[in-house]
Amino acid sequence: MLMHQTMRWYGPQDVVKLSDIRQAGCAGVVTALHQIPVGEVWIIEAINERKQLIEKAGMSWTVIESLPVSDDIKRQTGNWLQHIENYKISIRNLASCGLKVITYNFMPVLDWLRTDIDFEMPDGSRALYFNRLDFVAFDLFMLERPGAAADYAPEEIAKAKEKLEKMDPVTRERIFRNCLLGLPGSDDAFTPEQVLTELKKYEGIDAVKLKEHLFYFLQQVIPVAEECGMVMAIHPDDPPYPVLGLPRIMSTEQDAADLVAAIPSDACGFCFCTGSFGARADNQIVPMLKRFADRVHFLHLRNTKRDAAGNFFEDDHLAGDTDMYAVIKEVVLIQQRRQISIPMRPDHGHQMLDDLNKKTYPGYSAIGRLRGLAELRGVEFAVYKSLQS
Ligand code: DNO
Repeated sequence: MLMHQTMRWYGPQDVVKLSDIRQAGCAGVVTALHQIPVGEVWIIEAINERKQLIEKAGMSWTVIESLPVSDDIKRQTGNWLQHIENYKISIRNLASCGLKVITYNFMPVLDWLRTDIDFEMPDGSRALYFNRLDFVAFDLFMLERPGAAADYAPEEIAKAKEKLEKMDPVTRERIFRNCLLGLPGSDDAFTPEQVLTELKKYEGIDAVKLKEHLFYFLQQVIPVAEECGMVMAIHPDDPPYPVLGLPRIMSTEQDAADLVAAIPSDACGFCFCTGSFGARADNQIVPMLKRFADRVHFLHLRNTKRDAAGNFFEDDHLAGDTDMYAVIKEVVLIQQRRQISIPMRPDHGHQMLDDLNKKTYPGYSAIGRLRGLAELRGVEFAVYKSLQS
């Protein structure tokens, strides 16, 4: 059994077309109804409409990414109880349309974060990049988050300041804009005022509390998922550590183990993102994959390259710090043992060739992902064949 190959599609307005995804060799599509405000119910008509579009293009809607969890639920404030009820209805509606896997995350306020979305690689392609000093400069001197200085070492603050002073205004503006980019699927960036207001709402919520809120949410929704044959796959934090003073609770092997212990149901599992977990040197990706194998419901295959200063960039899928051959070998064994085909997508890809002139969602241009998918698929095929002979 080989992985079920998919790509993410942002919906009808995505410049990457369903036909592009099909020609990349995908059997499935990963998408979400980004037009529905977070917290509201996904109605059956809207789900079916999207599903039919995908099926007309010859593929299936394999994974929902994401059915987002509201910040009210994450904080347990405002309309959170209503949002949980709505989430349950959405799960039932998705199940009644034949869908099976829901991805979500529990990152407060912001989803993934990079300081550079056009980092030039030696071959001229563009990658996503997280530069630690640029981020410190953003936090302290552009966003001016109250209390931020307490989160960094004095030497780091001094270095960030020095770097910022030497920076040209265009670069400064670019870093500012990138750090304020909105959630995936929206073109809107946050304003600094919005971010500061949202951050303030998390005052008093530390990692222990946030984890309690995650487990409460799951205790409510997992029985519904189980009842209708759905599985939930949490996406790890990206980057996998606290940012802007916000707690992050799905960053490490211990975080994943805590979830497994708290929610004793295989319907509660992981979107195992090798790129997000892999941005921490203390995460041993292959042993983690092995340990949580029964709960891996979706794979994001991506590679990062870290340095000692805390920077990382998104490398080619087969390069970087994670041994992708070892990951795929483990996936092949898990699939054999579980007798399933796990949905995967090549996560992100470099902007390259004709895509350099197109405006796509950062990380989601067609050709870079096609290259990544082709390489990953090749490795899997070879591993699979070699184990048969
Ligand atoms: C980034 C993505 C994430 C992911 C969400 C899942 O490219 O992997 O934005 O979709 O965190 O909820």
